[in-house]
Amino acid sequence: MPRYLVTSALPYANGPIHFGHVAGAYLPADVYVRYLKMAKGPENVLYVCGTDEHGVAITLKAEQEGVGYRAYVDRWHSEIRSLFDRFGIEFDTFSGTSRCAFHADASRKFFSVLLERGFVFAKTEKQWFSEQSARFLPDRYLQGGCPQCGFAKARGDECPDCGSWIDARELQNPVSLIDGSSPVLKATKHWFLDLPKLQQAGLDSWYRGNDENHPVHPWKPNVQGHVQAMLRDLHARPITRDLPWGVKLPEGLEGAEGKVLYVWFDAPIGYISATMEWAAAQGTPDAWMDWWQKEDTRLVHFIGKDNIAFHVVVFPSMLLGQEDAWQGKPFVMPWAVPANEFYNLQGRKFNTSSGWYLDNDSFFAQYNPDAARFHVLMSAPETADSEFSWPEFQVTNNNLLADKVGNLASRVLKFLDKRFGSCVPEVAKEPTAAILAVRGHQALQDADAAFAAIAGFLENFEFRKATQHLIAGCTALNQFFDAMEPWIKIKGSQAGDWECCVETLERCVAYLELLSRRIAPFCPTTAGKLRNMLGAVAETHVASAWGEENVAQAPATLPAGLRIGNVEMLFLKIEDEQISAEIAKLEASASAAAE
Ligand code: B3M
Ligand code: ZN
Repeated sequence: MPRYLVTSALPYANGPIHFGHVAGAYLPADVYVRYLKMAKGPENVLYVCGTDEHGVAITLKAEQEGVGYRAYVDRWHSEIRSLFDRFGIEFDTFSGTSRCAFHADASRKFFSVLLERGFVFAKTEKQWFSEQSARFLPDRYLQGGCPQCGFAKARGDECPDCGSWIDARELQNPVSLIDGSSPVLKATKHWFLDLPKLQQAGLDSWYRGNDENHPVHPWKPNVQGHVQAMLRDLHARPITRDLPWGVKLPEGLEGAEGKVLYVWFDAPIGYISATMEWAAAQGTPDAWMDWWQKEDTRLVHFIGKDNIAFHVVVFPSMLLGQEDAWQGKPFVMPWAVPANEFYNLQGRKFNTSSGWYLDNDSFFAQYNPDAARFHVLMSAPETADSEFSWPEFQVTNNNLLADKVGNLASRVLKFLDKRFGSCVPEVAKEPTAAILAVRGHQALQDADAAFAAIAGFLENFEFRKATQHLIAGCTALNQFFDAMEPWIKIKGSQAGDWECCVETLERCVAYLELLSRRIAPFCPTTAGKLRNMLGAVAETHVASAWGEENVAQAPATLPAGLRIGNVEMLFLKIEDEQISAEIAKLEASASAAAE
């Protein structure tokens, strides 16, 4: 049985995260992990994340706000955690690159090994320097014209307009963002990751799926599109910066004073150092190696499309360049990188400063987090950019979750409550043809097929299809209940009616128990509520186990007499007025910000 090491991109501790981030890299991972823990056993799955707490974007903003770096990243670290809590996203460990006690040493070791083995080299070259502030100006401290497209407000590292990576020295008419001065070029020593050399040393072969020891799941088309172009023209990249905050270079290295590792070099090592921290906290400090160095580990990185290059080219290169330097064993390589496209809000990008965002406090005070999870998954940006739209959220909540899922549970269980004293009735021991027809009804077979397909979609990172099949299963069960008309059959006008009614109810309750496990990765709170409603029926299966039912097959007959619990509403409807008020509020916040 392979073990699954799942990561989500480490969010920058540099501002709020929003539904767009959640839809791209966190919620799909949480659902995948919840499913895997049920299907493969929790001991075979580890979900690692934390905040990315270094880099010029952070130092620049902290300086502009006049806050110390430590206090600044601490504040965002807790803010970010609280949004994950609200969404019910549960990590096995959530650390941070400046708070994890293992991080700096692990990052320096990565660097030193690459240097020793000739995959990192030093070079002295000119960089922009502010004479006014007496300091070098790394990438984002600069603004100027994009050498590719001419966009006037390009940053020193990349152009927000055309997306190209920029060599800061080619920026046209650069200006220092900290003091407004025009910088001068001054010589300084930096270290470079020799990507072309690592490409030859194994990156290419791994990426193409030719490395037997490090198999890969088929790449998504968006990953292929991005990476193939990059691999045709790979260059060495600088991995050090002149900054006062970050992971300091190893001691004794000439010319290293005042320099730190580039944030994109140390950040992915955060996945490893967080695992080391987790292992130490468990009292088994070496256990991190079971995850990072055992051949059958499947390392899965959930990210947004803007992080593809770093997870499919840069980090894998860093991993393979470690060779046997860590206890004589190589690191695992990524097995899958399910990168998502962008998730927008009603036709525009999420953007807090331009007022185009969802207020998390107000959202979660009014709406069911499980409905938010389900809707975001149904509209996830898997193959193209997609968006959160208020009217569509209402449709998911009302027409799918309330009408199909919640209503199925309440109509079946209320009927059982009223007509059968809340207990599962005894089905006929020797079924007649009429009863066999109930049991073999096409709608039940449709439900079997739909529920059985969910696992395959989840394992293939197709979350939209997984949610669609969950709903399809519920639709089929509602059709079954409608077609059987147990409320008429119970009056027993014809021979065998009562038995058919009993059979219908027993089947529906058994399927509700199956549903409570199938829905658990998507809507964990709802799954728990449904199991409470099922009372003793829920005890027929372990809640935490997916079960063997990945082949389309009907759940086993329930023993008679099991008593259900109290019936409640799983999903409340959202009124039209609430939706129009939300849209008006969004427009108002955007206009206020524009002024
Ligand atoms: N912090 C970028 C981002 O949040 C970066 C990801 C690091 S993953 C190692 O988009
Ligand atoms: Zn540009």
